[in-house]
Amino acid sequence: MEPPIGIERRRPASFAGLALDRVRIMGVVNVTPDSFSDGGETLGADVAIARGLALAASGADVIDVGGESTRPGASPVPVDVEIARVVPVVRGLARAGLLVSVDTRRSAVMRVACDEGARIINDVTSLAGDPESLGFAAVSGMSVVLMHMQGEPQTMQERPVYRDVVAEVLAFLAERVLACEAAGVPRTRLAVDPGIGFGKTLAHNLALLRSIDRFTGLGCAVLVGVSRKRFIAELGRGEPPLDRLGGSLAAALAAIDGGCSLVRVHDVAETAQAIAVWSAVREQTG
Ligand code: HH2
Repeated sequence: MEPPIGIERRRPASFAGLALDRVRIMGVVNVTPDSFSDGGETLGADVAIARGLALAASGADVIDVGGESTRPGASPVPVDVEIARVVPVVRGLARAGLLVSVDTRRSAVMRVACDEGARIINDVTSLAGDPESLGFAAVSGMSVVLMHMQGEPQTMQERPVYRDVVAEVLAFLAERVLACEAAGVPRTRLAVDPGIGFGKTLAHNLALLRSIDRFTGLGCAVLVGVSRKRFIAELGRGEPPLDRLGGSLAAALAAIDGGCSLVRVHDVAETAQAIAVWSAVREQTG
């Protein structure tokens, strides 16, 4: 019989220098005009830096800076535009002493973000979207979030199909972990993410959220991003993204219950409060 889910036992000791003795919060700063929930809110560098600092003050352990939306239907932006959006924000937040991750699928963006002080690559293509990403991750020493996505953002929600979504996403991430290790990125520098909403129906998202404990078996930290995503409205009453906080918290706690170590969220203060209460009830720190 499987032991009861004990998140302390299943988590690796640390990720990107963060001790995982408690659940860690990745706060989102999108420097984009078109992100699905906060597009345009923090498009200016000063506003984006202020948002990142505020999220850190609210309890975010890492700030994830993105310059390209990967929402369903999104088109890629030119790489120079992505760099121009991301660089001043990464620089400002890293100089303020924050742990910064860069949400990108392009090695050129990873490279400049690293030069500016980012310490984590968050790649929705699991370092497979650009032939130079894997090598750069190895030599840079950065930590990496490997996320599963079926297809491309532009078309991924048209008709996602799996025979067994949990087995297939697990197999994909296991293959990417091995590819990283072979390229020189040790498992201790990796986190895995099932990619909620990335080429997945409601049923697929729920199957993955029910199976987070199986992802902990890959030997890496597990990160989950459910914040404001469409499946919440599908389970609710069709609420727009900014009205999905309740569902976002419920889904994050469900993932944490399954043993995930990091949650990627827009509403940091509310998530920190929810985790504090959940942890106290569970008699676990964090
Ligand atoms: N979700 C989004 C973007 N990046 N990265 C990881 N690792 N996991 C996720 O679930 C994830 C992610 C989508 O959210 P957001 O950044 O708010 O929207 P957009 O892609 O429209 O900018």
